[in-house]
Amino acid sequence: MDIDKNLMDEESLKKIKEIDNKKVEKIVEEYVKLCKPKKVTVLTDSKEDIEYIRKLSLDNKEESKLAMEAHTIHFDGYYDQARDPKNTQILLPKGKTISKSINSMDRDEGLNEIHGLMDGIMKDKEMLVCFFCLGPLNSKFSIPALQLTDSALVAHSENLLYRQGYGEFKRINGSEDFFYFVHSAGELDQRMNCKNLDKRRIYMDLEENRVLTINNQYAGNSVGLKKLALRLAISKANKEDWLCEHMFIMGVHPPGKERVTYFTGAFPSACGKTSTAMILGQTIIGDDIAYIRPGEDGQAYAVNVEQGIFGIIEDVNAEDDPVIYKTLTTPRELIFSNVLVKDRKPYWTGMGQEVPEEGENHYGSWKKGDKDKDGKEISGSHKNSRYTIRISELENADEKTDDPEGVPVSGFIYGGRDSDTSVPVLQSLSWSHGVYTGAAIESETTAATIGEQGVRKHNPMSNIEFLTIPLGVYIENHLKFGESLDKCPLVFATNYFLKENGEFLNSKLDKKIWLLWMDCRVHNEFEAIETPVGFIPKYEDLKELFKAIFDKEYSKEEYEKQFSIRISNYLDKLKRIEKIYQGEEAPDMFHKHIGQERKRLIKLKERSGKDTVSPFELE
Ligand code: SPV
Ligand code: MN
Repeated sequence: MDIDKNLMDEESLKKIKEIDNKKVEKIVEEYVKLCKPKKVTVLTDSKEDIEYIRKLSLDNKEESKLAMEAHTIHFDGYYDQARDPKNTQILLPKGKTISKSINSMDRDEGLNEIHGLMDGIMKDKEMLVCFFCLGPLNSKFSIPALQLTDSALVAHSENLLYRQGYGEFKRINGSEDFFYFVHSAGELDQRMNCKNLDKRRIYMDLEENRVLTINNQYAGNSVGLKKLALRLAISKANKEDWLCEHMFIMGVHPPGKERVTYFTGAFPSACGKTSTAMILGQTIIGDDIAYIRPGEDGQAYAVNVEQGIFGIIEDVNAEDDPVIYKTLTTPRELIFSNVLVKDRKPYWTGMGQEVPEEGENHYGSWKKGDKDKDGKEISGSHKNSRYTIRISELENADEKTDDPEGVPVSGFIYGGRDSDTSVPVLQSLSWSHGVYTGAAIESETTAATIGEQGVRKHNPMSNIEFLTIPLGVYIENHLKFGESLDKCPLVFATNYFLKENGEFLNSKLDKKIWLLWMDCRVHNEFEAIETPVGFIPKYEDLKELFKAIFDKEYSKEEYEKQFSIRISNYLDKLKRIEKIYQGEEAPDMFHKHIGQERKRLIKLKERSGKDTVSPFELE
């Protein structure tokens, strides 16, 4: 290999040679030359190498130890706390675009710009060469991935979040079919945070199956295998006729019944996705990204691309999320990011305990009332503060988490954050109506993305921020996928955020009831009420579930408020959706569903003479 002996020692050279992959060697050579690190270290799947990264992140102060054994804290910079859509671009051949809501730029220009910025970017730093596998090892679902980074935190996070892939690279025997990611945090300040945020860039090169990302540390921008790989995989899935989704995978275990029913669920970031996958009594396979393929038996099968959770910590407490809370408060390898730290203990908003009024946080040394340079009050823990753990650490990990065949999916769930329109749970009328329902999801924006919060935005399948193919093609692929199956998953839509007079109409725990209702629908054990927007639960069934699960008397009044059809609000939503899809070349089927749903809503309005129709009137 054409690499200076002073940069890469014998051992690293041997490790890379053993993979025997010319493309890997070429990539490493190219980016060593460009980024000019002081040292290059190649990591394998061995315990020693995993330990090396863990220690390096502490030694170079990207992480610090907390009081509890194996717990560490990392702070991203104050302005580096979320995904950065503005500086995220898909590189495309000249003159090409994807969809109006998807940022793209000319590939040659983008590569020139970012390669210019990368020249010497790893000066005085160590380049880490890491190998991972997106999806279970030795599985037709999976994609090998090579990561080059100068951040031990990124490598450590990936060791927790992804399956080790050095062995997988050997297995693929020189194949060039893998993704690669080059990351540099760039120049760092005393707190080990990026200095040059104005030069933060995240560029996806679909042609090369690579992502180049610089001057950032927040995982959504820096960790190649997470949202950067999701974007590449959406493009790959499009070419190969499978689905790559921003979805959790979980097993639902109805009490007293000997069965498990697998569901996948797409929710916008910070809208209850992880907490759904973690509902008590159920099992989790993954909480963020799924590859889904048709199986030989005509069912859909899904695998978790990851093996860990990078979860939002706000409001995780012993009552609402007991399993996660216990996991976060007992010794195990765990990275906290952007929480408040006092006396080496982590604190976050909504943890069910008093949070100190001073300490160290993403801002630095902090006390309550401190304001930033724009006069905005700084919170103790950041709204998007997170934890990073391995799923195998959880007591509710599903036994099939690493099954190379995946699990059969009986239901797709689409969630949104909607305060005034959608009912808490419904089942779509058919697969294609379900595709329409998922594609019409709107959600109020959250702290997981830089920008204003609480603004209603269209977020089809909760995947809009990651699409690398035209929206219309993406929807068409879903329709085709269902058509290719003998047994389509049922499609459900949930909304945990419906409000009346500013108050939530549901408790956080109610989502368990909705899940168990879905399970009974899959197994034909419950009937449902057909409404213009889909099938909704019958009062008696929910009453029985609330009683059996929470020993709660679920009243008719609660049910009526939650499941009334708010016709004008639904009609307004249809107008917004129609506008969004203008010029998107969505399949005819999609527009047909908009038209049919509108007709059904107007008919109901005329028939009932009301704008809000009680579910009891629909039975
Ligand atoms: C999300 O925001 O959807 C996440 C975290 O899963 S990250 O994409 O890494 O920002
Ligand atoms: Mn996510």
